[in-house]
Amino acid sequence: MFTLDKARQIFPETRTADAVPAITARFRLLSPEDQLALIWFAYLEMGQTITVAAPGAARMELAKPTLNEILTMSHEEQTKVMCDLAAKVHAPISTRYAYWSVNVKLGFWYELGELMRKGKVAPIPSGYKLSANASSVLEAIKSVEQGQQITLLRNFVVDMGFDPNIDDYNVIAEPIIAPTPLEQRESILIPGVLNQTVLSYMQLLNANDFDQLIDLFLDDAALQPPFQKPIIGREAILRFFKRDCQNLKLLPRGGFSEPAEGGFNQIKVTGKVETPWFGKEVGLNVAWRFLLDQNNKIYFAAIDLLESPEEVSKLGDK
Ligand code: ECH
Repeated sequence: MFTLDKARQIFPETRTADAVPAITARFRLLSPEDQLALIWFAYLEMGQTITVAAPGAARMELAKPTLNEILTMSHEEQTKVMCDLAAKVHAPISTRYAYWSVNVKLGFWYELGELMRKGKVAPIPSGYKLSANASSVLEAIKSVEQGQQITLLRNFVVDMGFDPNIDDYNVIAEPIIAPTPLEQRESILIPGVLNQTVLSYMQLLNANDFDQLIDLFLDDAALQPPFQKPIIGREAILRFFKRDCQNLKLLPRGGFSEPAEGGFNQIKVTGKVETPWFGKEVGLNVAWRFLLDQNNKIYFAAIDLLESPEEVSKLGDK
């Protein structure tokens, strides 16, 4: 029988983007000032080739009172708020921040970035000199591909704030949009994969139809997002989908399937994912590793960020 630990090890040859956790670990050792300045420089650099989509009104509604509060502060106080966030200090805004969903956090920083640019919020002092360690982390970020760069930035933003023990039920997220009408859904074809559950998974996620999507999972299923621990149980997975997975675009390229023990099936698919933040401009190279039971229900699904685009085309030749 499969346990979760064993399931996590299917398709062990999958090469994930190890640079992401490695760079994240080095980033965490930097001072809060260096962290903020480094993100600023990395963000400016990225902005030369890709544009972040301005967040929608619904998302900004949730961060707005805090942004307004920051706008009334002196530059010194503003800098303190930002440093407290980076240092995960126990302070009012840091604590509020910890309860925001990923997209609300990103929207908040997007807007702060705009306000910093306009001079309405304390900028990173011009001429700020990064420490030697911070410069070397910045160089490391510049050296990885775009999908990994935006993953790093996202992780940095998610990590901020004071969160002793977030209760998943109380996380504040933007409202859920209606699923795409049936007639507008694109059908999915994956060379090498005929399994209906996997095809439905891609189609339902693309359509934001999370209530149908969750029916593909067993009660004790687990879903493992890139560089994260598995989310366990249908209820928690559904909450994650509704909160963090709206408007993703999954573009599977190919895959293959193999029988596993106990009548289970393991299926690996590779392809690209587009996020609503960057649309077509950034395609993240990913693998999906599915483990399905005898009834074709998902027991385990992992999404991995791949080391390179070449990994997307490596299929079946283990
Ligand atoms: C400024 C300076 C001060 C400090 C800060 C600043 C602002 C930074 C800003 C950064 C914005 C970054 C953004 C990053 C967005 C990244 C999005 C990513 C999304 C990846 C999604 C994936 C989905 C995978 C999944 C699949 C499934 O099948 C199941 C679900 C799921 C500059 C002011 C901080 C503004 C916008 C990387 C891979 C495929 C697992 C979700």
